Amino acid sequence: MEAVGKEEISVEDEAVDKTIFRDCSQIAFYRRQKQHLSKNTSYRALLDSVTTGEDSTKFQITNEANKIPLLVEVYSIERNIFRLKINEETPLKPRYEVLDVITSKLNTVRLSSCSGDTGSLILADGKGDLKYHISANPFMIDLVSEKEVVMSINSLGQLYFEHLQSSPYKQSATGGNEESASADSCQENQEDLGLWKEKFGNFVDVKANGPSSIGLDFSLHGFEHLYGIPQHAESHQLKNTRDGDAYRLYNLDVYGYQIHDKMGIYGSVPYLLAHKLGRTIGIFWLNASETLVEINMEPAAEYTLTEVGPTAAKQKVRSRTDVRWMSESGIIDVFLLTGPTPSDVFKQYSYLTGTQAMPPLFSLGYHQCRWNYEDEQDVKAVDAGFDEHDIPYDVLWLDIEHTEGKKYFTWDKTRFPNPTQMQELLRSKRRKLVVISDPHIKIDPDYSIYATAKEQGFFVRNPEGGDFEGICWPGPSSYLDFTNPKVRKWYSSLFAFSVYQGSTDILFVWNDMNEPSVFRGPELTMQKNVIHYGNWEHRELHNIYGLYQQMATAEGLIQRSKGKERPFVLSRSFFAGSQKYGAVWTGDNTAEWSYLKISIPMLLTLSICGIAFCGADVGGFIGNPEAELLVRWYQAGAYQPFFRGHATMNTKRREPWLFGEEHTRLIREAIRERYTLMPYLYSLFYHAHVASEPVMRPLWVEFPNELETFGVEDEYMLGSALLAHPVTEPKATTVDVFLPGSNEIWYDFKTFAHWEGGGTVKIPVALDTIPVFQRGGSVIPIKTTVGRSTGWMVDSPYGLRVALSTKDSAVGELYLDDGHSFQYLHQKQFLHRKFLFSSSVLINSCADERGNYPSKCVVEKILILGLRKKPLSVTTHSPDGKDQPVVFVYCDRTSTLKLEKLSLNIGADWKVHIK
Ligand code: NBV
Repeated sequence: MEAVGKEEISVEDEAVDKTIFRDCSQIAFYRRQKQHLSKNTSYRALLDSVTTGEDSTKFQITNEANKIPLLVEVYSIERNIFRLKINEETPLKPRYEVLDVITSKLNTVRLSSCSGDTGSLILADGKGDLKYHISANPFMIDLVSEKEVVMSINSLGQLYFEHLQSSPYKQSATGGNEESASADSCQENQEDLGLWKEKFGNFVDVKANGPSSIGLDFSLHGFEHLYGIPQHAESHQLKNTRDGDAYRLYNLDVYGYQIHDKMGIYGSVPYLLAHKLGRTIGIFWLNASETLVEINMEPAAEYTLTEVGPTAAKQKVRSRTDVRWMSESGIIDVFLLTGPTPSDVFKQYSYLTGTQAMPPLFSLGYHQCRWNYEDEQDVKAVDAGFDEHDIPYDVLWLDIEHTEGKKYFTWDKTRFPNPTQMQELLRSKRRKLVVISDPHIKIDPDYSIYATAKEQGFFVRNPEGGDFEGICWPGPSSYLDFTNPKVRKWYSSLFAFSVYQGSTDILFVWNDMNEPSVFRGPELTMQKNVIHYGNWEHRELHNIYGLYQQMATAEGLIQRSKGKERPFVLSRSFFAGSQKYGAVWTGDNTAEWSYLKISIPMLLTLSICGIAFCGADVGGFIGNPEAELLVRWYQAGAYQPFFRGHATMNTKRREPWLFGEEHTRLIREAIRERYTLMPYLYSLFYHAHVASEPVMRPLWVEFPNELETFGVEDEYMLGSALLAHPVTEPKATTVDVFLPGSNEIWYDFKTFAHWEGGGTVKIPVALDTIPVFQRGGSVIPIKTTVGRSTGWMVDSPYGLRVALSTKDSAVGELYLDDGHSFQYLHQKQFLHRKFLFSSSVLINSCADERGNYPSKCVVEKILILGLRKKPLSVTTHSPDGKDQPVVFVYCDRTSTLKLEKLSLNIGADWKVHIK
């Protein structure tokens, strides 16, 4: 069969057909867990089995119904992290444990046991701040911090563990299950419970290992605000699932996904955060099989204890949120991150899973994508279009049609006869190329990648032993088994310049369809009983498959440069820890206002779950945006971490200059604002990389003590200094912007008008307004001139935007390095500067003495917002003792001071005195 065309798979502008995908009632392990609950069988801890070792404390628990012991292991990990593992003590065969997500050996703290009363055990960490109260019967654990019970585990008795059993069926020669006589009687019931076989439409999932589901409940005391567990096209704040489906974590290719829906889409991070005044916590459920999360909020209530008389008493019951995790298989391995601040939780999570990879500078620029840029002439024309219209951009993208018959690592010789020359053209403008590389490999013995992979046994296998075959873009395809380290090593080697013909060092990579997407498979993915490396069934690791491809790709790009250059890889599918390998995006969204709007909470959720480098297709992938929507989307995207315009194949062309002069101007402005902000943005990514701080932040992260911020999701902070409230409504003439913080002052980034924080202001908006506000007390480094690309702007001058706080002070930072290599890491070739404005003096000093990166760049302009009166004089002072007067302009109306034509080296110590 030839390559699959668009007639094979619907790429029309239709709503998603939800019948392709399962809802909770169609998921057997969910039904089993629900049914079991009604039986109310609880677990009991055997406290006389407790042993305490260097790393962990272990004991057994048993269930009255089956009496089979489970082994509980409790770890206290440095940085106030608690880990709980529950597994079968002697399983029939090993159960899958997720590897390659936890970054390094975790340092544990020995737990000391202070015995509780009989029937309980109290474990304390080294400092004694955190205690774990373990009750024996029924088994439950309270996590106590300074006398406050923060969280209870299994207090609702929902601990659920299906022991591996031998099959009641005889294995047939074909590998299928044939029912034995004894199993016949309960066939109906078994099918309903999906123990050994589960049907969905025409698909039958034959389970060689039988049922292996697990589950556990967590009660979060005093918490009403929960966030996380991406990816869903849903609100940032998690919703009660009481009246509907649970949040599903199952990586799926859902073209034009429905919004406000809890179905699983492309990626999964089984990690949630809960926040209340005074404390933030996290629960990281390390499991890569299909997972469901139920959330039940019990609001605070007041109960009258005695109904009448003077003794009538009222008792306050704290609010509580119960979270129930259920997975199809694996073990219970859960990390509890105890905060107490949002930034502590971010650090705890990245201690486990790693921080955001430091991106190459170009990847923070604007990316121009389309399915497809047809040929070299098209690429040349689009590239020239940006220059003609004076719009900066950094990267041009090629989708699947650039290959020969969807064989990745090849070029369509008619459309792209000279890929190297094409890349040289882009290089001359200091721009880059990104090409797509999907995980399916066309079955074609003449395709060397296929032939080698086949010969080496590098594909995912059928239960019967042969290579799994599925349909995807190239037609019949096999899928590389990226869970195999040998496959990853080989795949990485394919990116070597000598192997990947026509590639150069300005070519970077995009991994798509890696959920994995299989056109005629159940729910458009791989059947769960195919076999991976180590003989693991796909069901065990489905959600981590895509991460492994991105890992191998990133490694390949590093290796082709002999370890010198930073990679850039965009992946559609992801799991916990994907941040270490590059960026992700929100997949096939639609050109509608509602999708623009939901992109904000979707990106906020990814951001707080460690994936700082994330974005949504600007303009909406499916359909044709009207000019106004396109402009508004560019304005939003310019202030989001990953900024790429993209469109599907049957849409009208929509390069930024195709919507008339006025709209071209507006898009140009938005993109140019992005480039102006590049020094700030790059510095934020450095912080994400070294200090685990998200680039795009929900307001509650910056203002954790302000209740009003907890539910805000139509605006966000970019770092700690900028608040953006993109316009997401058509024909808007005003937007209501909530400016947090009663001691804060906020400055409109463009007009310099200012407001006190702690309320909502109505901001008039025209089509050229991007509501962005600088927080008083911050200094933002910018570029004063914009060039064709980030590479073009390396030497261009800087400006500083100083926004004074109510106390007339401000601080900020700049991080700078070569923008592409690892020398910042290995040779400490970087500059990290600190800007401080206080007592009318602006000081540029070194923020990190370890760094050294000579830069010729100068600070050319300084703008000070909120300066109450016109100064008498302004002088610059450099360490060599020279004082120089500076010409300045003061504006009474806006209280701004402008200093221009300065020439202060960005990397030198200097001061500016304002008298
Ligand atoms: O490779 C084609 C597209 C791609 O443009 C898009 O960004 C991905 O999300 N890809 C999906 C496959 C086809 C979708 C119908």
